[in-house]
Amino acid sequence: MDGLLQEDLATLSDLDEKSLLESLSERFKQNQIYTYIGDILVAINPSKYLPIYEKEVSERYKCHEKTALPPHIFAVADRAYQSMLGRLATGPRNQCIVISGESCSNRGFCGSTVESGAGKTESTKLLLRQIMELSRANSQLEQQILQVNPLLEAFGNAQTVMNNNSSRFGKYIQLRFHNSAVKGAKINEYLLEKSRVVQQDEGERNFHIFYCMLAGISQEDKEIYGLLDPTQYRYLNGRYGTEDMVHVWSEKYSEVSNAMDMVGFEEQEKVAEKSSGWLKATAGQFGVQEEELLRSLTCTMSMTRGEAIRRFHNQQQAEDARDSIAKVAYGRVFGWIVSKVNELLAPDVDLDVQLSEIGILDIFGFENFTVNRYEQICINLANEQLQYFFNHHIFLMEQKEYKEEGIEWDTIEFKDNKPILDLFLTKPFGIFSLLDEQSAFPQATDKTFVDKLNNKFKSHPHFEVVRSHNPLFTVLHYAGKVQYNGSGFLEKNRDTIPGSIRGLFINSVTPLLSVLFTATISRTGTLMPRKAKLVQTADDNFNSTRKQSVGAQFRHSLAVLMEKMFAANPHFVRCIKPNSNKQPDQVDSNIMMDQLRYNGLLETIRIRRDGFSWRPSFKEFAERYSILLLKPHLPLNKESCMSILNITELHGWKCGTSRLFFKYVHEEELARLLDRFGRAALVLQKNWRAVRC
Ligand code: AOV
Ligand code: MG
Repeated sequence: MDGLLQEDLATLSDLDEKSLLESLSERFKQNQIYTYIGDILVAINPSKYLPIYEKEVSERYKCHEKTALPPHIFAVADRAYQSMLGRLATGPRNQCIVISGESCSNRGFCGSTVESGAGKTESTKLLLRQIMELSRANSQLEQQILQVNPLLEAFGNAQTVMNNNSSRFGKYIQLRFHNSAVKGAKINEYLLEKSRVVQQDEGERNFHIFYCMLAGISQEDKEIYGLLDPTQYRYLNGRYGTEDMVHVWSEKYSEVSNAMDMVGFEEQEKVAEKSSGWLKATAGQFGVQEEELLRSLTCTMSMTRGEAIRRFHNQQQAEDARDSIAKVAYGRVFGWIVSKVNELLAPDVDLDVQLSEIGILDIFGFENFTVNRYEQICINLANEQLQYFFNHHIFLMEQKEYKEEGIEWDTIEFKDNKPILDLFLTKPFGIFSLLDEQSAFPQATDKTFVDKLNNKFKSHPHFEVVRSHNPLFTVLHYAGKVQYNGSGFLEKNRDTIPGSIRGLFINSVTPLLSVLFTATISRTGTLMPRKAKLVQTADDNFNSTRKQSVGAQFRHSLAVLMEKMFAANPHFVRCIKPNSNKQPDQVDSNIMMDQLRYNGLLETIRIRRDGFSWRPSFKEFAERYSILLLKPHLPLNKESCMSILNITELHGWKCGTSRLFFKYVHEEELARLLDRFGRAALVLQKNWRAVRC
């Protein structure tokens, strides 16, 4: 077939779904896992080691011409880095790399079993590594930044049925540069799946760190911390692992300890004394009184007509209190780790210095399990948001500009997921607003919430009512139909910390815990002590903390993220998994086709082939390329642009009313031309500017 091994699918003249699938599959069989669609990188997970990330490969992709080397994730790193330095085209200096792809689902949309991650997190690590290489960071900072990933993965990733190292939180890593050198980094984390601490579905595990700790910690420390045999823990489902797994975890534990040292965490004094018995050991670890811990597990206090009433928990309530303590403590510790990393990696530069940024987004991919809960609806909302960001950049903005600027164009239809986003986010009647409304209403239940949804959205094209005694409902996402089980939605959305538990921790003598419960996370991502409130008050015992719902916080952080990304120059990596069982060298056509379809890859190829992805204004273009004419004082208008373009021999560009329209290849051709003029020309340009000013 013509162009079967084409490195850039946007150069193919004739392409349909079938030939797209064949092209990608054929390349994959030859271990060519990367393919371009213009400036977008498609990456297919090989699920095996490939010798394509070695030092010499990394060297070759530094400051290279895109067409000179095969498609590669390192090329994306290079492009983002060169764009940040302003060496490629015009546009914002801040860059963001958006990595998307299905996470995993054990019920693929074609009804098959899909089990593996698409490769987002691995891509993120490769990008980070290559950008560090490019920026020739000072070695200590570079090492610190590179160690952040293993550290966060230990606490935030877990084995799931689909991916042995599944990300159970989302992250946006911002690398900050001054000129070409990295000066620091900042992590934003999104929605850690705290419920995993206390419960895991069949075939899944708790967060890696628990297994690593139990495998790697010394016998002496085990005794000090009162740690039991791993099979004794309900939170590990009584399951541990085989000898070789224990060996791997033990090694991982040393790695994580080293990463913590390297990033700059300092050893805390051990406050715990040798302790036995679960209550004593737990109270010792939390730095709280045994009786207080027991009280918060076994009863609640409430005020009725000025009198304190103690009500004892039944077994279920006591178990819920135990789980609340575990979830809240783990969530806070994770937040603390991230804020500490941010503190340690904050750029040590003058505030007046303008820093540029490369952000890398690696979130949990789209999920569709047998039972989909509150976590899945949040994760899938984030993926809808990302798909919208992609559509907006690739289809909406571009085609809108053709219209406005009078460029002749046959509109390319794409699946716009805005109606689905609206279904979730519209105020006051989107799914999340209704959830917040019900969460604030004490008599509401998960069932009344789903009844409200059914009532409101029964004829919405992206919603389906499920006839069942259980609180079920279905959403038709861009990536397929997902049935949600509303049980637990209200409680998880409220995420209230019972007052007694908050009070318990505020009075903890373990500095980490008391600080966590008296501090807030500042806008810069570091922990700020709240107004000193180290003494437990009556209110702490009686009232639950009122705060924004989890959904509202998540929507807010997504909105902030989107704002940041919309203001940056985006680079897209679309990860695809080729089969359902983490197998190398295996392509399941149905699974691949599903992903190609809902990612809109065929439409993307069309718009990259026929469209104009780079659209500088006359002013931007003339300012940057006037140097090619060697004429000072060129006015920054259309005529100057035409004179410049006349000497370039570029073909296929178009001229609008206020801007020029270029194919993605033109950007590189012009960069090459500029290069030829070399340093001398740049010096000249500087002088001209000086003369102009
Ligand atoms: P994900 O991030 O997309 O899933 P991962 O990046 O964790 O997926 O990849 C899953 C597994 O696939 C990894 O643990 C590797 O074993 C393998 N893999 C991925 N990319 C490569 C590569 N380039 N070379 C070799 N092996 C690879 V999720 O976080 O579950 O949404 O939630
Ligand atoms: Mg991941």
